[in-house]
Amino acid sequence: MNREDIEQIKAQIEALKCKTAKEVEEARVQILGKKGQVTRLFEEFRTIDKDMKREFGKTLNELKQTATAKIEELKAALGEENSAGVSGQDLSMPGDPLPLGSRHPVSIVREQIVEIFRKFGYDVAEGPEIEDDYHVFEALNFPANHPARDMQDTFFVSAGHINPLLLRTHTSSVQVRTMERSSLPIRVVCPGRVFRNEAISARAHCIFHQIEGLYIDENVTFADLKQALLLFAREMFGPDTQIRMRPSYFPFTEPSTEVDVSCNICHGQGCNVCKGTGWLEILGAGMVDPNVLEASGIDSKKYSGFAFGMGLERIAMLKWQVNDLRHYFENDLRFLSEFSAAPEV
Ligand code: 2NM
Repeated sequence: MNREDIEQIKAQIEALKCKTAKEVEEARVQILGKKGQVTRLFEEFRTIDKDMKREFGKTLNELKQTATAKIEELKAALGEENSAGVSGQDLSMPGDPLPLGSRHPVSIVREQIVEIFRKFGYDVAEGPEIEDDYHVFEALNFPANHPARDMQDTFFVSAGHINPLLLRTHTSSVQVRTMERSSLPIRVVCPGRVFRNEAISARAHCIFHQIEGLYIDENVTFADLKQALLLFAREMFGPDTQIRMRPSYFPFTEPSTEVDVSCNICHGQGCNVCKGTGWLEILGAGMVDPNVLEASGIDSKKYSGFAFGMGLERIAMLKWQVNDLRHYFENDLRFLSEFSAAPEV
């Protein structure tokens, strides 16, 4: 250890210049790091004899202070340059606006319907798209030989099994799961994607969206169903809307009905949307079959309920007069940008 070496190192440190944060860090490691110049001098200092220690102690401490101060100074200088905008850009300029997307028509319709039923006191439930035969068919009173259970109509994930996995063909499976799990009364709507093995055309698609509703309590009657659907139709299609019910058949309801709303385009005069009838078919419904209640552990002597289901694409088609189902799945921006959500009511 000698004074000249120390002076030289000190001069080097004082003359140090750095352009980037990386350079400052490298210099710090080289000088003050574990194997740095200054650290080594301190290690050597431990081995020298007492008189030498007296001579060099103060000098070394000063050197370390000088080095630490210099590194801090370099760091601070860089920080200032950065905030002064070395890049030559004015950081206070407003940014480029991000183009905003719009809601998909199926989402708009789903949100409207969910909101209406939420006001009526219904909860919202969702469930798996890959389901088992039990929740899609068996618990819903579909007989063993029903055509929907055929490969022609349903996409199977694992066939040949006693309870095969498949893509749900309706969201009623979510309602079965709700009945299995929930305490009564039940008021729930289940929106979701469903799958049917259909050739794709203007009027059919293998993937589409449904919303189904279920209401179970003591003394629920067909009159309650009629009133609930009338109120829904008036919220959805306007206060003058009328409904009519035609008898129908579903495995899971008895009696069953198909429900039409009065055409609010021609107000019953007849137009090409309602095909001159004055009515538009919008949903199916009925009183939940006692077999369905019992399968999910609900006492059908004490409780009764109604259920209904509708296709969201179909309702969106009526609402905006879309003439081809395929538009909903093609993601053509010219189509998608045509829609905006109705103002909040
Ligand atoms: C429809 C028509 C009629 C329905 C029935 C059930 C359940 F789970 F309660 F049995 N859920 N959904 C139903 C009834 C669905 O869609 C056209």
